[in-house]
Amino acid sequence: MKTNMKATTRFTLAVSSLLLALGAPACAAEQEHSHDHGAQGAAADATAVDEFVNAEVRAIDSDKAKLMLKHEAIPKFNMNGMTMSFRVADPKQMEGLAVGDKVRFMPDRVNGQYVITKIEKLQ
Ligand SMILES: [Cu+2]
Repeated sequence: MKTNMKATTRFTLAVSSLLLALGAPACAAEQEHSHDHGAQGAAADATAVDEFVNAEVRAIDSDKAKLMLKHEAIPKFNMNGMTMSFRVADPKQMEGLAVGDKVRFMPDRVNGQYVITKIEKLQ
């Protein structure tokens, strides 16, 4: 019995580190829920639903097609609200945006990078 328990613990650790190695969102690691074993985040990625997320524009880098957004929680990434940088898939959608604008956007992950697939200015 003792050996079995040891094996289970080792397996759990292996899975946890594997999930970390697979790149659980960097932002999720900043969350203070230390009992989140990472499996939740992976499940959230698998059942991703496209939903708009509200945000405020904090900085605009037109050359690199990047936006710094203060966004609300993103359930599909298991991510809390925070300020972070996103690449904009279609830089044309950045036109007309200004720092301080309230927006809503659809986030996605491409090659481990956070990308905005759609962004709209809110009135
Ligand atoms: Cu974030």
